[in-house]
Amino acid sequence: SWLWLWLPVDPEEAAGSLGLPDLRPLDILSEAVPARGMRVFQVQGVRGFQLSSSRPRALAFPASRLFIHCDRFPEEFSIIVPRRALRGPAKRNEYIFTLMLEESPGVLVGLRYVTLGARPRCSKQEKAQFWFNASRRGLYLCNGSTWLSMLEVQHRLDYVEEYQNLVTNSETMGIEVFSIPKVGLFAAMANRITPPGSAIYRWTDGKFVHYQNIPTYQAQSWKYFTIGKKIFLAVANFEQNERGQEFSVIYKWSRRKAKFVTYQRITTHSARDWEAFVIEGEAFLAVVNHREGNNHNIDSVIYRWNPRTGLFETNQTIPTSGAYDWEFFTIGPYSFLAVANTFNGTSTKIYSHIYIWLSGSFQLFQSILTFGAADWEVFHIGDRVFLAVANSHSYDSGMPAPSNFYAINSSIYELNITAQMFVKFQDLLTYSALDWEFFSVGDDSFLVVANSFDGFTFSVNSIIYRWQGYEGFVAAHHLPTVGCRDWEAFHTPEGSYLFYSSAKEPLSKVLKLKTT
Ligand SMILES: [Ca+2]
Ligand SMILES: [Ca+2]
Ligand SMILES: [Ca+2]
Repeated sequence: SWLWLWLPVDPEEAAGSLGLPDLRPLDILSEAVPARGMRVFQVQGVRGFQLSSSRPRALAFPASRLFIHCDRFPEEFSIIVPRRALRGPAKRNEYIFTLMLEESPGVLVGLRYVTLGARPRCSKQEKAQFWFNASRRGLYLCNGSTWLSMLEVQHRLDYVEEYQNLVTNSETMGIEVFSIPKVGLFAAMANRITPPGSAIYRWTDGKFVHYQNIPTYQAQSWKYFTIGKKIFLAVANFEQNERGQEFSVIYKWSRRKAKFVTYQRITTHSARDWEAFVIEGEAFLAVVNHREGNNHNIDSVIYRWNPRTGLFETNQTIPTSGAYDWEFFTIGPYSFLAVANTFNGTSTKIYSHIYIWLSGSFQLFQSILTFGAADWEVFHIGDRVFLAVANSHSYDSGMPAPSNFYAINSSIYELNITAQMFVKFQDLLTYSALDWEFFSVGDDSFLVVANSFDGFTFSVNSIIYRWQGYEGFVAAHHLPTVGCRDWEAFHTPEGSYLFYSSAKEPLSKVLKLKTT
């Protein structure tokens, strides 16, 4: 039997243009052709080599001709084929070489050359083919349906650049970026004033473009989640509507209308945040109730999805104090839910709690002293688990006032597996911090904080911290922000971005991460 190796070499292009970088240019053809067991064919400008598999060693040649100063030649090695187009535009899609069985159209191994443009098709036909993405410097393998990354150059964060100034309906609290499969990337903004309420934007031609308004009542945050094929978006309303009713709303994506439509209303009390999660195959939704009238010590509620009725039903209530944020996370088989407690009526120096799911309900796992906690952010670096709290305000009616209520430490805790608890890892000075967002670029990890107020002005720098191992997080970039409320990191095929909202002006900003 025979194997065919097709090399689309232009006969006028010297065969010597096939060579090895940083090594003596080698004419592989002249090394190989004289060997027995191979024949050369030429069909319409494409040269084919017919290799005899009955004599596989017939094509061998001494390695010393290739690696002239190498004493020990590696057992396995790759041949890299740099290909130089000498003239004319290259074809958009061609094989540099293919290996196929005689009389069979199927490609056994192929090195394909695809010029700039959209990513090539990856279907059953392309299975086992490689694609080298020159712009991202990545090598991908088609598994029959998607391109798997085999090798990607690790990018490093260089700096950020202003990318889009988004004028919003009104001041914005939380931002939720999400993508609806086969529809696109969206951002839901929790805007203060009704009408017009909050806006949803769609990423169109590389920018967020207004898509849909939804009436909300001093919206604080949005949460996107799915249950099976159903797509939902829940808003936390802080205020009553025009008729004095107070509720938060779950919206469902209507494929027919291509819009979010009202699905379920849930009575809430100055709701700040929703968290969605799944435990043992069951879907849950938790709301933080901030206060009822002047009373901050009220219950926050965890709802469970009832597949029979298709509605969320109360599953558990948890006493909270001016709660601001829920954060769900899992560690191994265990599920956790952390609440950020802000104020109990007299003090912001109060405990925020971490709960663990045990035999059907959340039970107290650990309490951590916080100062007007506004956000918990869980993240992983390697196999280490961290939990960062954003402390916004240090106030205690029974204590003398500090020199500054807002310039205080926010803290990062690390899970100590042996002690089965979170232990303080690092303090970082923040200015009424309202949010932490973790993101990574290549192998590097970052945290960005939303600093909102320093006691004098809302124009304060928010800061990107870079993980530096033993040193912990070190300030790397200062970003001028105004009343910064929320950070979101997101990615598109064109790059990575940070998005932040302002609770003090109707202007949110998208920053593009520059990488090298
Ligand atoms: Ca949350
Ligand atoms: Ca956060
Ligand atoms: Ca955030």
